[in-house]
Amino acid sequence: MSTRDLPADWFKSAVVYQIYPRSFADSNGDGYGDVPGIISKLDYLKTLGVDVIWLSPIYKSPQDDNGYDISDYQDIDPMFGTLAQTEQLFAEVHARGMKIVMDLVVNHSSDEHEWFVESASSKDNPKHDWYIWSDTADDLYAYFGGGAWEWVEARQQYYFHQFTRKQPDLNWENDDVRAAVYKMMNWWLERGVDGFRMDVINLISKDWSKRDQGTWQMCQNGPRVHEWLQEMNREVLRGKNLITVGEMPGASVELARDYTNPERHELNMVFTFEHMDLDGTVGRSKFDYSKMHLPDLKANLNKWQKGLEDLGWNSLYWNNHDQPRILSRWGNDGMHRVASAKALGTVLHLMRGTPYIYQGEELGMTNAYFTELEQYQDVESVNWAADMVAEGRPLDRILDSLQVKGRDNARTPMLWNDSENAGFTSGKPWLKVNDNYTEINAEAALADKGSVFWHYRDLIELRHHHDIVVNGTFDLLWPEHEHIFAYQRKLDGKTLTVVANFSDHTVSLPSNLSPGEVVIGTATLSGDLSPWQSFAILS
Ligand code: TEU
Repeated sequence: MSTRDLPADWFKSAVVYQIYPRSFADSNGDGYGDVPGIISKLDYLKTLGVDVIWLSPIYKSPQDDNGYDISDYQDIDPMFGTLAQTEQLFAEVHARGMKIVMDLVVNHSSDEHEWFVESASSKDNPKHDWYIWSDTADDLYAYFGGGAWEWVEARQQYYFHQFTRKQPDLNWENDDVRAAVYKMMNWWLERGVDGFRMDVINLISKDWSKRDQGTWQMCQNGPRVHEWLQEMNREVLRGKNLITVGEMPGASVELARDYTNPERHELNMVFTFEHMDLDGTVGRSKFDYSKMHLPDLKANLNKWQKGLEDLGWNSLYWNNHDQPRILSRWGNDGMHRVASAKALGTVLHLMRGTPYIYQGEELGMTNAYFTELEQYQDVESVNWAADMVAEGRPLDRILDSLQVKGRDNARTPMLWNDSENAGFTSGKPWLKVNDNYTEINAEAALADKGSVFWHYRDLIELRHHHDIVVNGTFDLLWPEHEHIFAYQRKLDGKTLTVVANFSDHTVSLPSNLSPGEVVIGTATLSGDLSPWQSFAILS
């Protein structure tokens, strides 16, 4: 079924599954996941019950930032397969009644994209203005280390990049750039794609009057971003009932309302970052982490739930390829692994918004706990560690930060079974497989009705079958409680009460709960909750 035949707000009752292709399933033994590998696992995803699959980038890329540096938007990197195999993947996804979302990375391209090669070749070539060039470099910084300006001999000029030096920012002010992006998007839609996840899409419009305030202030939510999203909507998206999500670091509730207000014709939903930053340290690198305080998390999620209640839409996520594993982060990845995975899943999936599951989350996968710097591959971690070594920070402190916050924690290979390399590859995996694969893997989870997998399947079913999960109002219970995360959803005279003990201890319920149908978990109406106990009651 094409998305055109679905109700306009179908994305509200959908659950998205994110695949990080290089770590999902390897069909040819080269140690990297690939498109045929994904095809071989579609029945697994169908069993889980997800509606939409989002693929992190598989386009041609030098892989400086694992594919978020694209050198050809209309071809597939050979490490992942071919365009024909990708079209087959789309068909296989559709044949199973699911949808497919591609990652759209157009704030920047690779420096090896022909657009950039041409732009860098001389000041008077036809694409001379497709990137951001300057005769001088100031002290603007790049997010993954170093400065934001890079010298090009042939032009005798610097180009601007927010991320690595191999990710030059495209010049969205140029009409031809925007037209080329829209054309490329339409080309993918013609091939059957059902929507886009737009990488850092709120960083495309730069406000040079703010350059004194730094790269971040200058680039986030800039003056023309709404205009361009509306233009993209007209040129590409409108009338097709697609699913569109903008990854938006720095978007406030107020901005998110604008980005997702249906009458403004921009995007369906945003990915916000505020809740993910609660264990950081203000003004410092994310690697200088702090402890997350549960009332702060609840207050933040409540603000977003309330702020978008009457208008707009949000995504719900704990994990993606940029974040450490939630169990190791805010759950308990030891003796309460399964219970805490279920508790985290329950509170997330029964809120208002579109839930995203990141590969392996449904198995309760944990952080990698690498013990050597050399085991890390991610450019952000590698660059940060090098800077810290240069500053003289002790190695054990650097490793500790990477174990807690490094992106490679999410990127270790998917755990399929208890055979060598967890069934991910017959070769040498590009990133070390987590040692706990004999216990945590998809085969074991499928065979165990008490597993995290089946709990996630039940949560997805609840969203599909209960309108209250999709459209109910949201009210936090006991906001100041240090250990209990609880809330109520209400719709048409019904109440869904969701309760979870976010601690390793037994905790007393602050007041009695009304009886009703227990739709997930094992309910306690009064008295004590066991560690990480979670449930929902419909009354
Ligand atoms: O991430 C955007 C982003 O804001 C990251 O800088 C994120 O905050 C960081 O990874 C957290 O440490 C997107 C992609 O999801 C990420 O994988 C890319 O590296 C980045 O854009 C550049 O394309």
